[in-house]
Amino acid sequence: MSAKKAKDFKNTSDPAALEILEQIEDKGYDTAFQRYLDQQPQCNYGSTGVCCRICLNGPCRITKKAPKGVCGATAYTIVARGIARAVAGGCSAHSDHGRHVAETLLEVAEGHAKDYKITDSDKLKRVADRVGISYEGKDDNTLAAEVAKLALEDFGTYKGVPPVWLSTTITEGRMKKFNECNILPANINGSVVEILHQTHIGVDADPVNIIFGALKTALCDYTGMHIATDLTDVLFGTPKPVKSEANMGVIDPEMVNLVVHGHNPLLSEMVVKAAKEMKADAEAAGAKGVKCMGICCTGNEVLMRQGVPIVTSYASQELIMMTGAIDAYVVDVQCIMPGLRAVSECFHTRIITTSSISKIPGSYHIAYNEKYAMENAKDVVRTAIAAYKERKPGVVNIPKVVKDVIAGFSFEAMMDIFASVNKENPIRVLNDAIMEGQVKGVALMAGCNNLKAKQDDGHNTIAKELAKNNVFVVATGCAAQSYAKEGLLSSAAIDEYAGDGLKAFLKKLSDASGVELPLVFHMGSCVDNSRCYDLATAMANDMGVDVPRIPYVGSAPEAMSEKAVSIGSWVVALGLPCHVGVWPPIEGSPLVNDVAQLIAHDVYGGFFYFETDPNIAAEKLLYHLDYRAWKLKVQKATAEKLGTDLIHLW
Ligand code: NFS
Repeated sequence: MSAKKAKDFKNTSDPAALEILEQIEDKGYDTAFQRYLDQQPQCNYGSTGVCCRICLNGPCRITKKAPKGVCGATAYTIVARGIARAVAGGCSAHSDHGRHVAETLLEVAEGHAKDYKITDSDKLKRVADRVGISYEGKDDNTLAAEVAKLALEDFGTYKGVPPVWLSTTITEGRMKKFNECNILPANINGSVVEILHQTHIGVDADPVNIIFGALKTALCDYTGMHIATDLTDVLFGTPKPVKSEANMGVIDPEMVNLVVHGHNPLLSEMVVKAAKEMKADAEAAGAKGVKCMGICCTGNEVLMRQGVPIVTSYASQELIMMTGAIDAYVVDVQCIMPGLRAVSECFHTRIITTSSISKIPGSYHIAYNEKYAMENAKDVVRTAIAAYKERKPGVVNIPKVVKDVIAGFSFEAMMDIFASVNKENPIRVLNDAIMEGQVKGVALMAGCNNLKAKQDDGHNTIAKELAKNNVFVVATGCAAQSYAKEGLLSSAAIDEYAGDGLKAFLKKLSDASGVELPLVFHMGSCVDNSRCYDLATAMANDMGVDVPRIPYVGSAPEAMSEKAVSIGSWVVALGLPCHVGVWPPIEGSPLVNDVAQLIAHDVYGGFFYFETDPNIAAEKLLYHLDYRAWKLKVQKATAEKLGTDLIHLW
């Protein structure tokens, strides 16, 4: 098995997390780092994907002695079904989030959610235009209702055409490819139902057919994410460059410290607003105010739009409580460790759940309802202030680690910056830099923390190596939080880590735009991987080729969640090489492994690449960028010489 094993429970390269882990060494607190060790050795059948629990004949484990499950399913069927079901889980998480945002936009448009408003009317018009809704003569609310209803149709209505948020955001070449491979979905809900049916006992035994079904579902994951990104921008504004800070040093001992954690910004946006409004209440309790800070993707959302600092990332979410200065966590959905509750028993910290589908026994629960969002948010802040009064100043110990951050790079913000160099065709600025060899290509660094890996080490090692080799690096999710904590989202990092070409490119952009730029561009939460793919689509369209030809790679050095599996799957189907730094449960079937790492390339142009060593992974990613750039240059030169079109085959 290739997964890296932790040597001890201090398996992190984040200096603040390490400081806390060293302090608590003998205190017996429950942490994910320790629980990972307690789980060793992890089951080899599960790790390689050959444990089948789909029906009650099982569990069945594939061994030399028993190479088939009770039903006769072999390793390749079992492994493919397991991966497909993970994609369904990821697609459901992202899409349910997107649906919630779309429903809220509809409530706002119809006047039922008075605490929200349409903040970005221009984005609303741009989205309407793209999905084929005319905005002429319509007020924002009328238009928003039409856009929200169309988005909701992408979830469940059988229209006989693929989801609009898919077909209007990808290249014609990709649509043609998906049509040929018969993986164009009808709608999001239907695809999840279909793949769960397809992988039910006694339905599909063909691993390739199951994987194609999984890719169809992964395209729905992309669709749901794009809906979430677009409509959240309409409600709360499209991010622009913003300055902030990251790591545990942002915790302020003189303030009420309130952590927003989870993924959906509908409540956290309100909590940030309520925290500002309730300064006097905090002062009455003896604090200087209420300080909000984020973990995981709800943290990314409020960083991107409000400049709220990042306090830590997924793996170390429990550790910040051990500073003794966190008064409350308000959580919504996804990536929230139930372990938070056990740690909170040792402190004054309140864990406040807010979603009807995401509760933790023993925690506080404030039922969020978009109709009363501000009142819910104020209840959250009141709970944090009440907890602050119980804080024991004697136990407060905050690592003094803090880094400067520049975030807020939506696709639109990126295009505004490029437009300062080329107003007529902004994306050409990046494409020219690639074709001239100043920049090697683009890398999307994404995904989670995984306790199997040393926290943040893979993220940081790969990004630094890529930047040194003149790769334009964009980031989302916990990868972006790793860079925030490491100081890579700052302009100072350019001098330290960028190669000469990248340095010159970034200088040209910041001189022309007047915007201070970082080494790594934070494009948002994990649903905002849609923004990163919009960048790929724009590059491909401008270059006159399909996405599999552009020098653009993806990497998730610490992929952990089912969401990461579904994102990786659409990244591959949409034509990009995708490195994953943790082995997924696939090794039990050499056939499925080969489909992911080799055959996918022949069909879709994108493919998976599993490698746990970040240095080897960086080398390979650079190779793929070089290869694609070289091929593109040769073909462009040949086409120019012969006066022909570029070859479009894949
Ligand atoms: Ni993405 Fe964001 Fe982090 Fe992984 Fe979880 S927070 S949605 S799943 S762990 S990056």
